[in-house]
Amino acid sequence: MAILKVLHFPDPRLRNKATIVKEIGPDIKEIAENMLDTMYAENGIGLAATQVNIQQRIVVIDISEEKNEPLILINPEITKLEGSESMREGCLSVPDYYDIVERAENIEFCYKTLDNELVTVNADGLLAVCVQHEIDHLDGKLFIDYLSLLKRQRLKKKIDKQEKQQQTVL
Ligand code: GNR
Ligand code: NI
Repeated sequence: MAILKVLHFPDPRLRNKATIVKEIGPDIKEIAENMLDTMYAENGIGLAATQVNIQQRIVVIDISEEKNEPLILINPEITKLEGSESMREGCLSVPDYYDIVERAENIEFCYKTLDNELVTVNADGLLAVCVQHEIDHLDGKLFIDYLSLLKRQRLKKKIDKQEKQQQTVL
């Protein structure tokens, strides 16, 4: 069990594009376990490998109330997008910031399990939002990229200020 360090915006490594997992071996299983540990430790409902500086297409999700329904997605892909829905999102890589994002309401996605089985799932609601949010991470995209320029500028100002304050404390 290991808790990994989650990168925070504006770390440029969050912009890396993750590569396809070629072979699901013990190393991938260990990464997925550590990602689950990290997601639970940080009280997230999802985590993409990019957020812990691993450039491979691995996502973990658990949207259950009891935090006992872990999903591990290897090479996840969205195969259908339908409708639209707005939800308030947050991100472990953008602490203390929440905002409404519009995404597809119904999706179909497929992925490989750790046992190398190909699974196809239909989703709506929180799972659909979370899968879209996590696959965006694997492509170097953050939910704040969807916000207006004004909102992004305000957020950047806030983060620059925090960073300056941090430097005077250290
Ligand atoms: O914990 C998380 N909550 C969340 C809420 C609404 C929409 C998306 C998310 S994902 C986020 C964890 C995270 O940053 N995953 O990349
Ligand atoms: Ni996120």
